Amino acid sequence: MTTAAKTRSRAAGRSSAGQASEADASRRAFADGARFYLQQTPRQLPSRFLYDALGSALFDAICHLPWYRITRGERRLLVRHAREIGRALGAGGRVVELGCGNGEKLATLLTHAGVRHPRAHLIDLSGSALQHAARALEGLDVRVTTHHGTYDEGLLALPPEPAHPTLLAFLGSNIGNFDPPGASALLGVMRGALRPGDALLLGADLVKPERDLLLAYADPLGLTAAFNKNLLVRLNTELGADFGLDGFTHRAVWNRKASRVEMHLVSRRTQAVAVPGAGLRFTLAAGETIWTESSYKYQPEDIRRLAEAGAFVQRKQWIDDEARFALTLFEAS
Ligand code: AVJ
Repeated sequence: MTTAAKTRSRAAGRSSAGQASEADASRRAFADGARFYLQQTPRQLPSRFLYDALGSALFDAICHLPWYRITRGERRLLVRHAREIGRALGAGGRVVELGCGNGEKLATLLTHAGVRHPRAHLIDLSGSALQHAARALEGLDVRVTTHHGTYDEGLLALPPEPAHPTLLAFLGSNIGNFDPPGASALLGVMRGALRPGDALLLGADLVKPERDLLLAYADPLGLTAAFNKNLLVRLNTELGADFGLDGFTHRAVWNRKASRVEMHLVSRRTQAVAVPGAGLRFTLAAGETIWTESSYKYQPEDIRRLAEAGAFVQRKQWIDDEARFALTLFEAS
């Protein structure tokens, strides 16, 4: 790492042995998750498994699609309101970002916030995303610490910060992957990592017309289909499965009642499948789906309710009307 952004890594070792054991741990987590969730009714795979190195790269490409407006809408809000958000951080404060991805969201915020010498703690499940993020913040006046792990693990491992405020950033509508009980539980863990007066910046996508949602999640270029089918590639390469990619189609559905877009992999025919690395064999019926993601969409007041139930008070809410995306600033009470 260069001098401008000194990066300390809390992830397991950088040696090749460390990398090998990290890859093993990630494959084991995938095997355990696949074994459990593929046997549920309906069959499913948690969306966190979408983000291996290829999946993270595909997601980054999705963010450039004209039909996927979350990233650009949020960036407009971050640029426009960075100074005010920066005041919640104050001099010497630290930013903690859950799910930093490629780091561009935080780089945008810090570039425009005008805060001197902030520190940043980046938490992400994807090792490749953390490397990109540390690089995206190079050259900004920020000290970066990365934490490779789940949101809960990263939050629990945060060092206490008695002297300065913390701004916890959870952007990009990553919250949308959690069902309502899961989102409440996560907000509780977030609140537990903060002290009264600390801040939470939450980016969340809003309900919009169904045709816009379907264009965003079943894009005409097929990038989202590739992102989804990469799960089958992972099952094949990491767990020795034998999925034929042509045996599945990508489907996005707007579940209006639950207020979420669901992503599924639909089996085109009856087929027997084996996932040896997960000790699994089963038959998929024609038309049967594997449910791979939920992206909840909110009304502006849903966001306030969600956080205020968890000991946060809303300070500001900004909405980008073009993307129908909300950025909300809360204070821990
Ligand atoms: C990164 C979870 C916010 O739900 O919009 C993009 C992931 N899935 N296209 C989202 C995603 C399909 C994205 N999040």
